[in-house]
Amino acid sequence: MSHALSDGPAPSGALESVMTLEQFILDRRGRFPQSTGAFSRLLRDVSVAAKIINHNIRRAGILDVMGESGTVNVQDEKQKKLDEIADRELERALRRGGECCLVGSEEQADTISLSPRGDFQERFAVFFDPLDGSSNTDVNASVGTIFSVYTLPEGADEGDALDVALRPGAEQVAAGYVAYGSSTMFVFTTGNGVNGFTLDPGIGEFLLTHPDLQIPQAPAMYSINEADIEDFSPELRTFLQWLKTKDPDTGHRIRARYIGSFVSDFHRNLLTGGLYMYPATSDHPDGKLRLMYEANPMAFLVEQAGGRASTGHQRILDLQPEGLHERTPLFIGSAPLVKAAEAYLQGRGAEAVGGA
Ligand code: AFP
Repeated sequence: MSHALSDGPAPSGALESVMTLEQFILDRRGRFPQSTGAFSRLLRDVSVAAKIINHNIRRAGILDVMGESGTVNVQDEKQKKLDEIADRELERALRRGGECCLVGSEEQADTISLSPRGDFQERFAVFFDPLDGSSNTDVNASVGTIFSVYTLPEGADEGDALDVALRPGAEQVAAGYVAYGSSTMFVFTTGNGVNGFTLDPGIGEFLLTHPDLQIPQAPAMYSINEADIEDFSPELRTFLQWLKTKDPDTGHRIRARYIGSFVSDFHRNLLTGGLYMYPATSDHPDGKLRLMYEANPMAFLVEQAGGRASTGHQRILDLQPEGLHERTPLFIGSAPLVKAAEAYLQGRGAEAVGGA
């Protein structure tokens, strides 16, 4: 893995050797002569929105855009001002770009048609969580944007748009996230591996810093909100007990890390190896995370990076969605750990993972 910018801003002379996100997209497009460029333009539009959202997040404390806006979203969650800004900027960028006919957002009750004539000449539907983990913004912790892209079949129109767009995650044509952390990263897949780009604020470009990302199979971290342990199933509690035991060969114990911002927890685990869990609980049998704009896009990414994503009983990407805001339990990360979680949840624990 190359980290071309890890020692600080690249000196201007070094930039010729670093690929921008735009160059990367054009380069990939060049490999498909039949491509119309619409998809490349759609990805560009998302990246432009990401830069605008990043700009607002970086000045949050100064511009007084932190805190709640006084409204609640469809999930009955208090909206942050930054939630609303991120939602608006994504919708605007996609509308302006003209390649997207339909958006579905965590912040909006229903999908919104962006097709000026309602004929859905534009073929892409985009689902997004504009600002995931936004309760972290008040305390200066990292947050993210998640997006998922589908192609609508010919003949779809405004009347049946959502029904047509509610397809299993395996049919996504692209997915990605933006992590607004100590640096800002744009990580995405089009089904041909996962690539990560770091924003160089000096020149305002995302630069390829993490080509062909693969999640380490040896896990370093696990992430779950254990405050809810009383509400977890006995099988999950046994699994957590197993996770905390030392490896008898190395004496190593997997470390726990939980930011409470899915993008940030997922991103760290993607780089270090690990497992993120948001399980079903007795109070919330479907878990908390949303299928269409949280679980599906990250499941697509993690599989492309050699990892695995599951409800504990079923592959996330095979789920047939029933609604825009549907929730799902989620176990996602390094394949061996996700498989171990599945084994415990399905009552095959100790025997499946080798007797722990
Ligand atoms: P917010 O966007 O409301 O902060 O929710 C974030 C989130 O959906 C996800 O990013 C976190 O991993 C998860 O919720 C944290 O939820 P708990 O506080 O229940 O652990």
